[in-house]
Amino acid sequence: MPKGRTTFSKFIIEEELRASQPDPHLTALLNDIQTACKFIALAVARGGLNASEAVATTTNVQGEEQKALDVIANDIMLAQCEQGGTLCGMASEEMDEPYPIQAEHRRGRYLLAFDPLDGSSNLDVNVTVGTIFSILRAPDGVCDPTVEHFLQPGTQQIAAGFALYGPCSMIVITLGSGVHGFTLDREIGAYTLTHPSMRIPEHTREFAINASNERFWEPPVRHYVAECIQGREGVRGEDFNMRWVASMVAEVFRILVRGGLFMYPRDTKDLGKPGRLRLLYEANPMSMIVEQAGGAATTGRERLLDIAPAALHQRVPVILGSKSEVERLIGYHQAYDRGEDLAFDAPLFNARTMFR
Ligand code: AFP
Repeated sequence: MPKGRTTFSKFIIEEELRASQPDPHLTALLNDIQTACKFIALAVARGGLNASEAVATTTNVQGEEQKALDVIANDIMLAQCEQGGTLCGMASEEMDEPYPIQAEHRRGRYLLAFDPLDGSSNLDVNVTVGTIFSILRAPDGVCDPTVEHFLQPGTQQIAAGFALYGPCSMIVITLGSGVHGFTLDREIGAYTLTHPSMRIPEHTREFAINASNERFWEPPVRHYVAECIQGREGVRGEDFNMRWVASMVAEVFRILVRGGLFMYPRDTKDLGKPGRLRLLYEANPMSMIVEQAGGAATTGRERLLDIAPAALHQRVPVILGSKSEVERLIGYHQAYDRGEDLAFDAPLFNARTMFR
């Protein structure tokens, strides 16, 4: 490792020393999270050598397929993070209710919400997956948090981040002063700072969406995507590229590196779900990171970080990435909601306006 390169452990200590209100408990919690991510990286890297762990065995509280590795990653996060006396409770995609810190452990002032293995439907095809986490402060005097103590808007997050288990293992975090990426150096067993102060490029010609849902999208999204597909023959005047990894952690990291727009918008596929992604432990942490890197994150109609959560596993529409593209889509939603029609000729989707 080049001598001057900072490790994750050193970085979080330096951040604590720089903080206006230093808190060693936050540093200790971030250290526990990095340790958990190392263990999860190890478990995921076994791949087909532990084939049974990549097979769906149960369904989680969301009614979605749950792989053994989903449960293993969840258990690793619980075990690594509950012992340090920094938390009074945890919430996870894989658990219906908040997890109470076991009686034998001291309790701290933070709440941790996480998706232990985002993108796990990709495990059996060896595509990058990750862990997404969000750190909140428990209300003063709360030692036994209930659901409502987690229901804080994303602007209340103290820190947020995600791990990537891909060609290399990484952690990307924000403590509210920029976004920094660390790559796991297996020779020394440390995440080392490789992507300091990440900024999302303002200009992009790349978008990510699951195009198989096109018929379920709202007109503003169909309009935006049709314009991108029209490319230089349409109003955008440039050709676009499309990506869909079906692993949010991979999409967001790509956007941090080279810009782009990620969309999992509201659709009519399941009217009971306003979106697929969960607010507390997917949309909020990723929105904090994207905004801290100079991007924007919205439902199409409101800033994601401003939403007052109504439920622990609440789902929301997510549009995030390069600010100019997010703002364009917000404009289309506003026009649509005002009843304005933006006609467009979309060869792929046939000529139509937003309303027919
Ligand atoms: P899984 O964790 O069940 O694989 O879901 C991943 C995810 O929540 C997010 O990471 C992806 O962007 C999105 O779902 C992919 O959804 P589709 O499978 O509908 O494309």
